[in-house]
Amino acid sequence: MGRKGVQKIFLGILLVNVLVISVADVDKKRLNIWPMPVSVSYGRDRLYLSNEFELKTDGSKYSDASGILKDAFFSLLDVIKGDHVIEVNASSLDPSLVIKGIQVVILSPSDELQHGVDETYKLSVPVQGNPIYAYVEAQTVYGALHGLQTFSQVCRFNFATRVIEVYQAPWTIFDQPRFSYRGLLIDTSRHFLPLPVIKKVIDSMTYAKLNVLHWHIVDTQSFPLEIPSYPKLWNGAYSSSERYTMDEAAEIVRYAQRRGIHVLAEIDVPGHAQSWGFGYPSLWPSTNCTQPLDVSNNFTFKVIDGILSDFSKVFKYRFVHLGGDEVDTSCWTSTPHISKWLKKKGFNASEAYQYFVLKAQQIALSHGYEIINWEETFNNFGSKLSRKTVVHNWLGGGVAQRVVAAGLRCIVSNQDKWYLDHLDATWQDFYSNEPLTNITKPEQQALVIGGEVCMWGEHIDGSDIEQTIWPRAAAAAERLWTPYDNLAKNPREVTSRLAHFRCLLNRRGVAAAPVSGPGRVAPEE
Ligand code: CP6
Repeated sequence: MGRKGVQKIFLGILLVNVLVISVADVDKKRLNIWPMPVSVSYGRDRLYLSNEFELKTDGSKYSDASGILKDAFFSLLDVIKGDHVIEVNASSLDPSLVIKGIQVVILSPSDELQHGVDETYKLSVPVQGNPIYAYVEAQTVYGALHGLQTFSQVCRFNFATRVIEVYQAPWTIFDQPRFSYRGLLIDTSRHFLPLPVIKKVIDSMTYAKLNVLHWHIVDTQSFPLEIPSYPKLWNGAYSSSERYTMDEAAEIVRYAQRRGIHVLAEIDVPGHAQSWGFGYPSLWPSTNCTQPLDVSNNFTFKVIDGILSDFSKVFKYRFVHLGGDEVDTSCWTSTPHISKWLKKKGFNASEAYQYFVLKAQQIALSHGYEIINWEETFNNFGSKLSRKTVVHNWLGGGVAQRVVAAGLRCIVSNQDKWYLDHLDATWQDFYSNEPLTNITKPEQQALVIGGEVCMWGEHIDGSDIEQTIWPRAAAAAERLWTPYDNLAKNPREVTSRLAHFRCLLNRRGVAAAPVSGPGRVAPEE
């Protein structure tokens, strides 16, 4: 071979390289999956969903007697199709490119939804087969649900052919969550949220693979839930219609559970509980000093016991949230019968606060619950808390570090980054909040079970909750799902991918707000 020939080959290699790099760049921009899976490979082919796209479960050890998988499959079809008018007679399509259905193989027969349930899945969409089937394999039905969600994100409506296509096939995806607790708080005390609103929030959580609905049911402003043991408690509702029956609460739990979502019920005690006294005024220190709940009155703890007894029949999650934040004890010291009781017990106000929280913890334990408490309980008497406590961070100051060093578990919700009611917090703030900041020992990292974004209800209600939650909650959802090393480092990539996910939410009927432009997303790097 002459010198010219060598040069030609060399040039050819250069050109091919340039081409490969630029194609890869274009493709990367189209990798529109949110949250980003553990590993993804994809190709450049287009396939089409059959008009009779079907669910196949051959090889599954899971019988789906409850219909969880079947319902999820039909919801999947609904969200993929949107309201597009599909070409019913797509005879011009090459039959070798048609996907006949999705085969879902689930290895565990149980559909018990417990904390830490295996959420792993594998998804593949091959380009060959006779006929072609997409394939999801998972340990549990809840992993399979995530697989179906991811599948929905590699589908889109093709306006030329008017059918649903899978783009960039073949796909091979392996996925599992980084954290087992990926929460969203809703607050039905400050503003009542109608049942369909709550259900729609649950639906939207499944799209982002969030898995805990923290239901801050009751607070100072209203007591909207029926408590059969103490039927006057919901006298503290805003009105007779702004209430949930216990059967309706059970329906929310069932609805969430069928979508792989735990419901964490909260009663926030002893502060944030003024509304309890509308039905039972003796829970108040006095009629002109109405919170915290009367620590000196045994009836207070009987009511807590009744509530948690009723809860244990409906809220089947391992944890109950007992609040414990922002307790102002001045009513205790200024009310004569309580200050007398304090003296008799030899308690100062802060010891009485500890007494209250620990007593409530014992009641929760007696009903089989583990406990979540807001961080003030840890900050004031951390070493006294039950070892079954998970400390819920919300103040700044990196309490997570101290909690896990003390050997307790922790959930991260720091208000500067993960409070959705802080309207000036940007999606970049949400994205950049790293739960393991300054926690380096693996055994301590394992104690951070996850994090939660909080949609406090003082300034929102059913009319604007969706656009206040989304798209910022999605940024936190990726932080909680995606392996640390896969998190987006390129602001342009993540902005466009989040904007794409936000449009997907809009197409599915979720009022997610627009995504603002590129910005810093990983300040810790
Ligand atoms: N209600 C309850 C709240 C808050 C907390 N607990 C809260 C406090 C500060 C901010 C936002 C919300 N509204 N019960 C604190 C955990 Cl900035």
